Amino acid sequence: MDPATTAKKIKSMEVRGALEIALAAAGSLREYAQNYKGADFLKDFRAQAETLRKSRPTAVSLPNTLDYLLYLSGEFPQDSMPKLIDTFIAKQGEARARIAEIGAKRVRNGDVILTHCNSETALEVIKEAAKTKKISVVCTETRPRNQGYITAACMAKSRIPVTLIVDSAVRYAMEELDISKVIVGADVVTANGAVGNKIGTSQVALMAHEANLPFIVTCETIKFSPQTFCGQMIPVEERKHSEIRPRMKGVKMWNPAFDFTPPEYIDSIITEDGMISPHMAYEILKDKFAWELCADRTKRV
Ligand code: RI2
Repeated sequence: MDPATTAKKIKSMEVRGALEIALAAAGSLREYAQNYKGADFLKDFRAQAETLRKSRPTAVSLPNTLDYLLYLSGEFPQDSMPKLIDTFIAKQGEARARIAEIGAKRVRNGDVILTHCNSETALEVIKEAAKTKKISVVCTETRPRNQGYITAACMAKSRIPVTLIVDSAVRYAMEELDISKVIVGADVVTANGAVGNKIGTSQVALMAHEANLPFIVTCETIKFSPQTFCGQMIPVEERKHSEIRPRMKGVKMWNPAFDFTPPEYIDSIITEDGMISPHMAYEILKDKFAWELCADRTKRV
């Protein structure tokens, strides 16, 4: 799929999920590099990347991927780009598999796991754990787009016992359904260890904290934000009010798609490099994004 069509599908959420949108963007740039016959590859490749960058603002896996591919395009010739992008995509798949392996060890036999929204990474952990342990899952609907239905269907397909609840039943479910831990995904981790994820995640984390339940985040390191180290704020996507309900006379509607969970409420973040405390986010940034920290994008390529 070409970058412009991919950008449209990301915007409409036909392609969604923090890692998925980054991989779809990378795949489309791979195709673009492979088929490019124009005169100025660097300029045109950058323009395509910028179209993709504008598609969704919050999940930092997307700009991190684009910045990395732009960096590669400045260092290596056009004909080596498809192979380099293939390597990048394969590495992300390996990262997710490694997170599943590490995360599954944190799941005990008999666990009742609450999850919010639909995170492929969190679900991989749960599916890996279910291979050897008897567990069940409680998932929220995740209003307004109800991505929890995708989670519920995925669990049922994997033959993992699953219960769907409305978002406002979370605290009561923690007691009544004997929830033993929370596992969610992430769209972004900031330099101070806060985790941006689907709207409602911070409420779930606050309740887990109050109920003394571990709140575990599963997150590839491509979702850590180097720009936040330099003070940049993460733009939070605001979606159409019509996702909430049709307009009501005299009523304003506000529909932010993400919120931020402070590190105090997070037990651990499971990355492909291991399970870390959220306070170690800076170490990940230093290790993985040395080429990116405070870099001036216009000078790099
Ligand atoms: P994976 C999703 O965003 C959810 O917030 C989910 O937790 C996060 O991306 C991570 O997803 P959206 O695209 O990368 O539904 O773990 O807005 O699949």
